[in-house]
Amino acid sequence: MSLILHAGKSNKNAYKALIAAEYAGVQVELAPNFEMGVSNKTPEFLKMNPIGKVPVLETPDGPVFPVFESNAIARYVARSKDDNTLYGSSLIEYAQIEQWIDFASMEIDANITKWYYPRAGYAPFLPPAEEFAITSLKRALSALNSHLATNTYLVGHSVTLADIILTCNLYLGFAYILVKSFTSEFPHVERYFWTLVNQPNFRKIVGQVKQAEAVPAVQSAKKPSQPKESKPKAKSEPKAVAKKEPEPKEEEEEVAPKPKAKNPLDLLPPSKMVLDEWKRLYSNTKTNFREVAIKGFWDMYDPEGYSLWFCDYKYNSENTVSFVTLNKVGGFLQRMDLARKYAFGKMLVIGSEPPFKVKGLWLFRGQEVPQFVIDECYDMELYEWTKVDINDEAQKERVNQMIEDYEPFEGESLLDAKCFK
Ligand SMILES: N[C@@H](CCC(=O)N[C@@H](CS)C(=O)NCC(=O)O)C(=O)O
Repeated sequence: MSLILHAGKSNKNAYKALIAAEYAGVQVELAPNFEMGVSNKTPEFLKMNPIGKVPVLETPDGPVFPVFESNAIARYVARSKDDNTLYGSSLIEYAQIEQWIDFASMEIDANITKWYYPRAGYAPFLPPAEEFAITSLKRALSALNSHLATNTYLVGHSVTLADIILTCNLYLGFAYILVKSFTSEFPHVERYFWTLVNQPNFRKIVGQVKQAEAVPAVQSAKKPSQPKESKPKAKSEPKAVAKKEPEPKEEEEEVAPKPKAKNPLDLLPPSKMVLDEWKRLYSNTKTNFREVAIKGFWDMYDPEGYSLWFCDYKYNSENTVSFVTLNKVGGFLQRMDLARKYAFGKMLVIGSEPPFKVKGLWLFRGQEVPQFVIDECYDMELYEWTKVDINDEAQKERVNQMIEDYEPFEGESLLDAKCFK
C-alpha cells in the first residue's frame, strides 16, 4: 500500500521523502489533484497540519496519525523499511547523518531561503539581512566544501538520508539563486551536487536541473496564498511576511519555450573524420592496439575539423582517497554526456599511492574546447587545458600513450583509465 504525500509536484521539501522512498523501496504517492493554496487550507488538511503547510504524509494509521515537517516525513519513509542503508550502519554513522541533516536545515536551507524568499517576494527584503544570510551561507558552504574534498558522500560510502536532504536544500539554491560565479568558489560542493542530482533515484523525482543564470531581482512582497474562491488579488491585504510555496516549475511553464538553438558545432564545414567510426575502431580493437587503433586514429584524424587537448587536474594534492578520486572522474564523464556527439576522451588516474594525478586527453569537434561544454559542465574549470601540437612528436607520442593506457605513464603506474566515447 502506498503512503500518500500531500504537496505540489515541484516542492523540494516533498522531494526529500520521494527520493528517500526510491532508495528505500517504499511506495509513496502524491495526493491526486493537490492544489497549493487551496488543498492545504481545507478543514480536513488543517486537521492533519494545523499550520496549513506542506508536505504532510498520511500514514497507514489513518488521517488521525499524519506526519508534517519534511525532515520528519523523510525519516519516517527511510525507517519504514529495515533493509536499507539510508541511516548508515552504526551508531556513529546514525549520529553523523543526524548532524548533517541539522546542518543542511539550519546552515544551508535557512540561509538560502533567507536570501531567496525576499527576492522572490515571499518575505520582506532588507539589505543587511540579505548580506548576513549570504555571509552565513558562504561560511557553511566553505565548511561543506572542505568535508567533500575527501568524501564522496556526507557519511560513509553510499547515499544516506543526509545526502538526500542536503541535496534537496541545495537544489532550491542552485535552481533559483546560486549562480555559477557564486558556486565556483566551492568546487567540491558543485561536484557533489551535480553528481547526486544526476543519480537515477534523484533524476526520477527532480528531473533535469539547470543552474540559475542570474540572481533574481527584488520583487515586492506577494500576497498570502488563499483559496481560489476568495479571489485573493482583489480582496486580501498584502502581508509583509506572506510566504507561499515557491512553485518554480509552474513559473517556468508560464514563459513560452524558446526555440532550441542549433549547436554551433553542427554548422562547421563537414569533416572527413567520422567520430563514430573512430569510436568503433577504438572499442573493437582488442589486439595490436598500436598498429590497428592508434594507426587508424592518425589515418582518420582531421586537424581542420577536430582538435586534441590535454587536461590536467588543478587540485591533484586533494586526491588523497582512491575511490573519491575515481568517483570524481566518473562524475565528470557522466556530465560530459551532453558532448557525446562531438567528443572522445581518455582520463587517466595516475599513481600507485596518493595523492593521485588526474590527466586526460580529449578530442573535440572544432578548434576550441566547445563553449557549451564549458558553460554546462562545471568540471571543465577544474582542469588546465592545453591544445596538443600534433607537429611535436613528443606530444603526439603522449597522445598515443593516453589512448593506449600505456604503462608506466610518465614513470608511474595507472590506478585506472576511463574512456568517454
Ligand atoms: N519546515 C517545513 C516548511 C514547510 C513550508 O514552508 N512549506 C511551504 C511550501 S515549501 C508552505 O506550505 N507554504 C504555504 C503557506 O505558508 O501557507 C518543512 O520542512 O516541511
